[in-house]
Amino acid sequence: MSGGSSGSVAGPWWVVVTGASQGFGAAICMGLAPLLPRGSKLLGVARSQEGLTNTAAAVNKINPNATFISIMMDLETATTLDLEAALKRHLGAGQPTPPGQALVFHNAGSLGALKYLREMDDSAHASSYFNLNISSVIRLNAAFLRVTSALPAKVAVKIIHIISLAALEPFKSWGLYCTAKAGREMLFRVLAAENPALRVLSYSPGALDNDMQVKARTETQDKDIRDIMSSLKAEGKLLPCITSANKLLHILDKDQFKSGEHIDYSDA
Ligand SMILES: NC(=O)c1ccc[n+]([C@@H]2O[C@H](COP(=O)([O-])OP(=O)(O)OC[C@H]3O[C@@H](n4cnc5c(N)ncnc54)[C@H](OP(=O)(O)O)[C@@H]3O)[C@@H](O)[C@H]2O)c1
Ligand SMILES: *[C@@H]1O[C@H](CO)[C@@H](O)[C@H](O)[C@H]1NC(C)=O
Ligand SMILES: CC(=O)N[C@H]1CO[C@H](CO)[C@@H](O)[C@@H]1O
Repeated sequence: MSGGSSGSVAGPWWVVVTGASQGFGAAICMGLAPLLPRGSKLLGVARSQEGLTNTAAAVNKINPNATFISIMMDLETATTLDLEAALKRHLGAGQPTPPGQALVFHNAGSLGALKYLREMDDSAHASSYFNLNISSVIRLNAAFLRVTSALPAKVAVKIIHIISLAALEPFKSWGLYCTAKAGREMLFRVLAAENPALRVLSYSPGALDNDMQVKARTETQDKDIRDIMSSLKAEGKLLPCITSANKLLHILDKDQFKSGEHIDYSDA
């Protein structure tokens, strides 16, 4: 991701990664670390201070020239103004030297209740799930675009959304997760249509060997889906997070995707 094909200019990078405390988000940070020019800032957002501290240590070890900044924040409750203030404070917006490129990775996510729609009687959970998982993305995009709108036009601004096969395929007893991912896919397509100068990508990382998969294979109500998830693990078909994160970074570096497009790990 050294530039060139991606149309970026020289200079440090501004990067925001949500859900950087563990799993795929931590892997994105580690994959990015060796690519970051001197003076770059990597903002990791999550609720767990301990997880963020671990990611910070890993990034610093790989590349001491870049600064990892832990932002302990709950995306459910953070307002656009909270997010904008944090970005301005930590990215040094307004300084005379603009970044070479500015990236945000919308990676934070949760499965929500894994039960059949016919049994979904906790309406508070359903409405908070959609409200939080969709509107938190709208708020962070608004904040990020306000902060980057002052940058010179030549600075590449990239917005990456971590999506799932579940946005395209119905997984029995995963109604909330599938629906939120499908809705978010359209949200990022609209964002791309509204802002032709942005590079927007929805990346589906594949089935990953991490905590979310443990929940998927133990707490899913539907037996068929639970069995599929369990056999992925048993047959060694789950991907290490860093393998998929590096593929994503390669896709970004090649910069050949259509803005707003959905690309799966197995496509590229
Ligand atoms: N695992 C898979 O097989 C798989 C497959 C396809 C897509 N994905 C997608 O990949 C992305 C990353 O998931 P993962 O597998 O790495 O899951 P994970 O290990 O459960 O990590 C989720 C991350 O999101 C953060 N997060 C959750 N709610 C948050 C909130 N309210 N505020 C701030 N941060 C929050 C968590 O941090 P804190 O708990 O510290 O806040 C954590 O860092 C998700 O969007 C997921 O849908 C995963
Ligand atoms: C850190 O910066 C120095 C000087 O610019 C450079 O020689 C070195 O390779 C950089 N280290 C990493 C890990 O990028
Ligand atoms: C990233 C994010 O906001 N995830 C939230 C989705 O909604 C559930 C609650 O309904 C939260 O627990 C997650 O943190």
